[in-house]
Amino acid sequence: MNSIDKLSISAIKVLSAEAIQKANSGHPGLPLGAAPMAYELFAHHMKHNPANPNWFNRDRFVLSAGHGSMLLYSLLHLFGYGDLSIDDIKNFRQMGSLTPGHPEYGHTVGVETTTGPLGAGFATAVGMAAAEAHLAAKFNEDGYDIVDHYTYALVGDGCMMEGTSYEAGSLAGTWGLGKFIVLYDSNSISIEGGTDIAFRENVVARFASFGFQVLEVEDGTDIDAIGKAIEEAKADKTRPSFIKISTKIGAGCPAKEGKASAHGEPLGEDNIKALKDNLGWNYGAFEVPAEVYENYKSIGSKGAKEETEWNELMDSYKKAFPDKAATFDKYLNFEYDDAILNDEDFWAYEDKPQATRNVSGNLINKLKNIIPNLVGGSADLAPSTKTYMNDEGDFAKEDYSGRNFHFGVRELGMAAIGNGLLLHGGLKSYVSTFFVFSDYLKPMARLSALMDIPAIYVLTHDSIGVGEDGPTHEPIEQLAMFRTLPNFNTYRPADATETACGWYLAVTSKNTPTALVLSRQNLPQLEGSSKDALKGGYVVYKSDKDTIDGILMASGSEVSLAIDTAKKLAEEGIGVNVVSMPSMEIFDAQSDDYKESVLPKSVKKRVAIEAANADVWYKYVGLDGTTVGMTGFGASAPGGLLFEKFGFTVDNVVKAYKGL
Ligand SMILES: Cc1ncc(C[n+]2csc(CCOP(=O)(O)OP(=O)(O)O)c2C)c(N)n1
Ligand SMILES: [Mg+2]
Repeated sequence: MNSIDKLSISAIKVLSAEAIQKANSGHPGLPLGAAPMAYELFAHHMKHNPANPNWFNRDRFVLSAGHGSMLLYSLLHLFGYGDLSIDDIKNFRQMGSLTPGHPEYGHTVGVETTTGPLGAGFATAVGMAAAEAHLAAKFNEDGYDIVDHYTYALVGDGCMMEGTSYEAGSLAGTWGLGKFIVLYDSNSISIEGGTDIAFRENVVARFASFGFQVLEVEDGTDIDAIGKAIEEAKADKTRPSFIKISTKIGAGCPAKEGKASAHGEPLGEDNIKALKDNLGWNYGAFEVPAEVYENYKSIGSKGAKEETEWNELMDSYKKAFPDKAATFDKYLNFEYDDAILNDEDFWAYEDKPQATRNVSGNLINKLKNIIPNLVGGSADLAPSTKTYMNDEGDFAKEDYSGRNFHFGVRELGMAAIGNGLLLHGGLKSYVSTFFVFSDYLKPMARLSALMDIPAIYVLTHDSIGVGEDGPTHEPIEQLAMFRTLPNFNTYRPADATETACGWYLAVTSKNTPTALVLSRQNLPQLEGSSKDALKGGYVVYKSDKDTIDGILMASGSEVSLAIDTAKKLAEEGIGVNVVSMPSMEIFDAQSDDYKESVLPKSVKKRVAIEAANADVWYKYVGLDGTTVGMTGFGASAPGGLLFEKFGFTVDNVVKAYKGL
């Protein structure tokens, strides 16, 4: 190792340790142990241009072990990413700083995805690598590899313990994602101590069995050996690569090296001094010598040159393949809003009772023509969730151009990969499973929301209407779960028109993910449904009376029940409107005037009906109103019978209304 490399690695270590010390909080162990591998990768192997962090053809880097955030911030600062200054490093973990506790996408320049929940970054990176493979298959021509980059994930023991490392790793191997490369910071330490207290498997053998090329570096400080392994990983284009790099947590800090206490607490002033002495680092706090910045700058300028070359390649590609170049541009920049709104066929439907999952299936097969870069799939349930795009092929090792993804029975990995497909850029993705199994993907939906990315979750079999499969398959609390997730739109349509509205909102959303919650069973087409459903809630049935007595409100399959009940009440001279509320979040975002027109404050008699835990509805029915919902689990019986047994009948709703 030459002296400038050594000094540049020391800079990462010291900056990380000092920032954590100043914040009096953070995780120094990983930055100290993994600084050599991260430096070697960023300095000598990765294609990136610090002057343009969003360059499309850059290599992607994901720090899956997000607790080691200071490692990444140090690198980004030293390379001169954006304006991440030394003051930002000093403000690590402080209110409003660009250097939050864990890396946050959209917040700090150069952060490709939010990490912190262990394993999430790894699985999301698989999605990025899949996006690269798909786009390369679609657009590259002989001599014109316009999409051509690697995706790197730096993972720790914790990421490898998490189940999603199995889910997404198995898929990466199955798909043969040759440009996906994992650097495993193997220090055999996690929070509670040595990893052998809970983790004795052979991780390398596991990844070999997934179909990865596996490589091992015995000494995590030997950057030549690390570099050689990375080059071997890059050379194998048919298999993803897994490099186990043995490191010492807290390396370089004599009192902390190899100890679990290095993981998650500041080293302490004395230990920082010892670290600096040990490294031969003779500079003040947060002081970085000019030659180190120079080194990083000169490495970065190579990246700028690579981007210039790529821009030239793009120019000649545009001349040689103008049609493809135009499509590529569409993939990157197309806005679909008007195209969908004005597409009569998109809004047309067969006027007969249909399950909203079936309507959705038809809509997906219309959208695939309007949105050329729509890709998606299901966790082995496409025939049931109706998410297959006909005639668009399957994404597979043999052909990456297919638009249908088969995720196998891996909901969490699927959702992370869905996020990765989106985060990469150039694609619009959806993922799908039964609504009840959204529990298995929720952590990634949470990250979609936190990252402000418009991921789409197609979740079918939305209630006790599932019927015979019984309570294990009947969602109860999932609507409440998603409705309490910030920056997330839950959309449960009542018929074909509302389903089209839901899909329109989902694919045109810019910063908010959407769950489309769809029925297994047929639902009637409602006379009163309309594009007003784009507002989240609207009056779907109006009483004849000028002054109404009450309001019934519902979503999805219960809207028709609400309408039938309103008609029954009308026979007795009671005038109630019915509000269809496919999306509370979207309704809540409407103007006060609009909301008052739908739910006039003067009308106190209100009943909400939903075949789920209905507590969330109290914000609309108030203290004077009531709900007809599920208070326990469902049961195994024909769906129609279950609706009766659990009180979703005209008689019972009439009773609830009259009880007010
Ligand atoms: C899903 C999830 N569970 C738990 C945690 C809390 N946590 C943060 S780091 C960590 C241990 C990680 O060990 P390792 O990856 O080996 O990191 P190292 O200690 O080597 O830095 C845990 C349990 C988390 N961030 N995410
Ligand atoms: Mg560890």
